[in-house]
Amino acid sequence: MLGKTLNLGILAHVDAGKTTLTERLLYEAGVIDAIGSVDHGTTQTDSLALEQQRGITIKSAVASFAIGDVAVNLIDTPGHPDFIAEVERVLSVLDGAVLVLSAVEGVQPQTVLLMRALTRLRVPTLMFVNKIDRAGAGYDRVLDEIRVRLTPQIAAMGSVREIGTRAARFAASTAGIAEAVAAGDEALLGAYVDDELSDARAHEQLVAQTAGAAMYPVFFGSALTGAGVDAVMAGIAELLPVTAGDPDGPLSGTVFKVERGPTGEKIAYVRMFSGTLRVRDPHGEQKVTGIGVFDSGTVERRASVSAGEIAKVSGLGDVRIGDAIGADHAGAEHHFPPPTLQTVVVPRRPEEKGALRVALTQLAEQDPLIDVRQDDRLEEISVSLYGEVQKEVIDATLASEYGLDVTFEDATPIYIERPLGTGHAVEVLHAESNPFSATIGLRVDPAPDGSAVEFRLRVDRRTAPLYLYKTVESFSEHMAEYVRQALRAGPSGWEVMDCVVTMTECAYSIPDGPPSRRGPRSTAADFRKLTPLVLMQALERAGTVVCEPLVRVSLELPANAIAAVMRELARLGGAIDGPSVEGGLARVETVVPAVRVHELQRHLPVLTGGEGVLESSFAGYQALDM
Ligand SMILES: Nc1nc2c(ncn2[C@@H]2O[C@H](COP(=O)(O)OP(=O)(O)OP(=O)(O)O)[C@@H](O)[C@H]2O)c(=O)[nH]1
Ligand SMILES: [Mg+2]
Repeated sequence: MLGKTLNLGILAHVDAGKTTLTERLLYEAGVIDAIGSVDHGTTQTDSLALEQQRGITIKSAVASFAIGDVAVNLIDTPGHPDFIAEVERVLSVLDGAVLVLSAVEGVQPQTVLLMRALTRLRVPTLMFVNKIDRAGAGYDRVLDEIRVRLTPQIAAMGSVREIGTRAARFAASTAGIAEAVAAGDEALLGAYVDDELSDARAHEQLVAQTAGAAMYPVFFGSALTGAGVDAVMAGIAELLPVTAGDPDGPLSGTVFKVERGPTGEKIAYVRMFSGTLRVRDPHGEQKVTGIGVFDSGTVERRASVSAGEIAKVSGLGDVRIGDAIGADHAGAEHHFPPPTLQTVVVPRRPEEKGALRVALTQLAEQDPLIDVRQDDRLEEISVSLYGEVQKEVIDATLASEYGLDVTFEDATPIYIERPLGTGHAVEVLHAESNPFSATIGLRVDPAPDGSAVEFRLRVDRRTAPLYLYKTVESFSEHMAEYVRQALRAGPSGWEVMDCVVTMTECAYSIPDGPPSRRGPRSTAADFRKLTPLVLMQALERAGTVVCEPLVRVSLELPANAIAAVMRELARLGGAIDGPSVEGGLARVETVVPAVRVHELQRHLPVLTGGEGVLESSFAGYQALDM
């Protein structure tokens, strides 16, 4: 076994070359003898039939290799925005990342989104500017774009010769490093200006700043020809910090992927942060029955998995993505936009409704954002969607894995509700209207758009039921969770967002208390079940407004298609930015309701002679005029 483990994510905009780079790294590390190709469906990490047919990554996949004494678990992620949820779940298990860019396309919309998340989570990250072999590849231009749109804190790790040709090469160089690391540090800057900053000290600084996510080393190369891959590989081992977790510490891990094995059994991918998980260890009602640890291209069966490692764990039938193994750690935070559309799925054979529900529920275990909803009255099953490609993937998966033939009704928006004003409600112990043994007062106030939900506990700590929750902090966390659950459906049935919920009153009953509080000892269930009743009253008093998701659309089209496209955009009701025309290509930006994007996508080929390119990104919510 190797001493050090590095869990490394490969992230990028769709088609930048993540899977091709992964394949190259596995080859250079000696794990595979021949380099597979995305275009022929022969790579290690695009192993699903659908991925091979379409030439895109749909699910995150783990591959492992060694660089010197560092065991690298590489996680190849999808770049298509419809599968952003896959990336989100991987983010929390990474020690480091390689953000891949294309030297031709430069910084793309998804690159910006990913970089924002990596920065927020302070994940040490290297950049790899790929495709230097392609005509139109840039060097200075891409570095400038990175500085302006991603971060100014970069260090170019070398230069490129014969760029834009098949013979393009990357020449590693330390020339730019001293200046880069000195830029943000006065003492270093002094030494640099006086020409006293040695290469060794600059390198040391580079390692430290990269580990602190304060510096982003930039490599160039081509995953296709192999140029620069040795340099970025050395960078991965030298510049990214390996995990330091205590194998004897308290048990703590995260499930970041769930798949089903050949016989339908669930397999959980677990990243361990602390402690050691062993075969036969319990998890809830179940027991771990098998552990496989990634090891240079294969999965090695082991009796245990320890802090820092990633393993495939079987035996946990109820496990879901995002579950904690052992002690809880930082909860699931959302870094990317939510799905904005939902669609009703209808089996072509009506008698297959039950089978469809089971199949979709299983798919949702692997992808919780699919969020299967069942309308019992209408006997409808609907799923949330990011977009058309995800819908096609669900369609194909239902057909191939479950033998189910389905149709999708037209997608409709997933609305949200926001409070219009302030609303306050209280349910008091023993009151006629209160079916539970607890007093809860909650106030709802509107919060700025995009601020999600905040919970504040503003009650005298002596009124908190600490015999149930031990500490005030724990009580507050549990109440916050009850509130979040309750906000999943507001008065109009949509998730309530952008509000502050304040707990203003609290009391519990005890058998030997004063008359006003005498009664059976309140339970956690009393607090959990009373919360939604009080909150709904408060929301009704506040009033809520239903809002629809918006999407910013950027279009690139031949200049002669401008008129037709502008007419279409006007019809869809978007406020239009542009067009700006450069060398026969026009760019137009607009913000339209999410539900309109598909229409635009469908019409675009006709409107632009097949040459239009559409990119879309979530742009917040806007009140419906009703
Ligand atoms: N010329 C050239 N083409 C490349 C290079 N790297 C990847 N490609 C091609 O770019 C396309 C996309 O490559 P992938 O490796 O699938 O990209 P990806 O980032 O994994 O794509 P998704 O996972 O679907 O987001 C394929 O046709 C590759 O052959 C490169 O360095 N040079
Ligand atoms: Mg890929």
